[in-house]
Amino acid sequence: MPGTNKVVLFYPPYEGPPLGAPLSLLCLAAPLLQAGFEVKLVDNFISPGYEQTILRETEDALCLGISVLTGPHIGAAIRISRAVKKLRPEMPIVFGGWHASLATEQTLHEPFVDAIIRGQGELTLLELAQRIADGRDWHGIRGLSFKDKDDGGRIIHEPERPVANLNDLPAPAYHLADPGIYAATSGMRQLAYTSSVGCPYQCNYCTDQVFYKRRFNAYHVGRVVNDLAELVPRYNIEHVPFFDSNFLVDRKRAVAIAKGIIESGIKFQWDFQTSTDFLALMSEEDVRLLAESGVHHIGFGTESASQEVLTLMNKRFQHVDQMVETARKTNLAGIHVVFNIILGYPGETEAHRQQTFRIMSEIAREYSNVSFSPNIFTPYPGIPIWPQLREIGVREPQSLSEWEILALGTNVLPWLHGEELRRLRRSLEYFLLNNQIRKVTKQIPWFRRSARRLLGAPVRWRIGKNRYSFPWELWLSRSVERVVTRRSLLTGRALAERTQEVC
Ligand code: B12
Ligand code: SF4
Repeated sequence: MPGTNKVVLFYPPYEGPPLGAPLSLLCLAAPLLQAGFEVKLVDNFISPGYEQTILRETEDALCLGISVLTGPHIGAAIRISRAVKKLRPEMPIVFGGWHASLATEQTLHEPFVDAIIRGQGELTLLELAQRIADGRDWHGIRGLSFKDKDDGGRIIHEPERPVANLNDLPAPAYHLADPGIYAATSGMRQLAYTSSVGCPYQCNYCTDQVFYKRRFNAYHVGRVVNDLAELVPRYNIEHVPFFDSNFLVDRKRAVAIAKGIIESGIKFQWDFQTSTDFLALMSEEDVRLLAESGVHHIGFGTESASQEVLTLMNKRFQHVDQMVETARKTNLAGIHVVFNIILGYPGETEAHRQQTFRIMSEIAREYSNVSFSPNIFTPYPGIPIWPQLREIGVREPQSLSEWEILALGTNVLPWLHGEELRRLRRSLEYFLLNNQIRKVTKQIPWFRRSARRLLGAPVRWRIGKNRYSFPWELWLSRSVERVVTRRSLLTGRALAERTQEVC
């Protein structure tokens, strides 16, 4: 709508506790605000009746932008887009984020999507908003895919926009969202932060390489320390989850950030995700420095303890001895870690799985700071292994809405069904129970402590013999405690059963 300068940005609801304001929208808002646009952020925390808010706010808006990840985000994105299109058919609806970027053509076929911004969105959205405001056409905007209204809605994919150096982009517009709103649900004042994007590796089930081209692109140390020294006291922040793809790619930088935080005197907890090969290379002293600066949790995409499966995943860079070394060093430093596990990867056999459970159990027995988050392999859009998956009969979702119901563990993998799937689920439950009952501490009530002691020997026997019929230990344990089956890789906190995990 020429004549107005408002952009409405929507982050659909997701399952699980909030991790602070949606960083994607804060990043997108910053250059728009600098250029004089008005930005209205909407999510289910800022606006509990978000449907009504969007319908109202789009009345005088230039466009509506929606961030979309694969999974539950999609349902709300579809509902809102349909309602807005019905009311304001002329107003452009722009999708962005990982799902839209990885399944662009399919998503753009939906009648309610006018354009998709692929990859990093800051500069592309700014350029698009300027064109809409000026009433100009959208040709030539790098990173944009759109329906050309002047050509019967033909889909045009403009060339890619090179990934911008993070240091050249404006700081996220943190002032747009009060951390207190999210703290009411999560119980903690949090501020999401990204100090780098990109990971140099190419795991076959991950799309980081598609988005960031394997280039580690990071803020300078001084910028990270100054940002945190300013933002943490300003918003009274207790916890900063770092959203970097692989934080320890540059270990010197990571240690310098930790030192800078310690020297600044600010106190808060922070955590990040990385790979064990990098942490294993750090000295015990440097890992202790991380802890001293406030790191209380680290998430690792360990995925399997079978070297053969790791090779299938194109994770040759990672070895079991690095997992052990990581557990040892973080345990010494007092940092809690979560090892993510992917089960049912194509080519993984029951013997590989048993090996993973055995080795991971040994690590956790030795180092009590280790917890696990196991997931059944879920093929997300754009992952490099799709051509092989298609060959072995995996059906690719055929529409945007089909990707919504792609929930973890419920996805039917042609090679994992019937008795094998049942055995996988059962052995997984025993693996988790075994790790949980080992943690017999004085903090838990006596009856649970006694139950854990009683269950130890039979549970270990079953795992050793790979026998899972008549699972009385599971029934008993469930009656006295909740076995944690899933943890957030980002924060280490237990997640509800239906909540999914992130890499
Ligand atoms: C934090 C995070 C989450 C949080 C986000 C909540 C929050 N408060 O921010 C939560 C917990 C919801 C989450 C959930 C999931 N996540 Co997640 N998550 C991440 C993580 C670690 C950081 C994302 C982030 O905020 N980055 C910082 C911001 C600035 O970058 P950004 O989000 O990419 O946004 C930029 C662009 O994408 C684009 N953009 C984004 N939105 C929009 C909107 C518009 C209109 C435009 C124009 C542009 C645009 O512009 C932004 C600025 O450049 C990434 C990994 C990573 N390295 O990015 C994985 C990642 C995005 N998640 C992933 C996955 C697999 C999931 C889950 C599907 C996992 C699961 N099995 O359940 C769920 C899906 C949840 C759902 N659909 O409801 C995958 C992507 C898969 C996919 N196809 O969508 C990633 C890449 C991890 C990976 N390497 O595989 N996740
Ligand atoms: S899974 Fe982790 S280590 Fe592998 S490419 Fe993705 S971000 Fe990098």
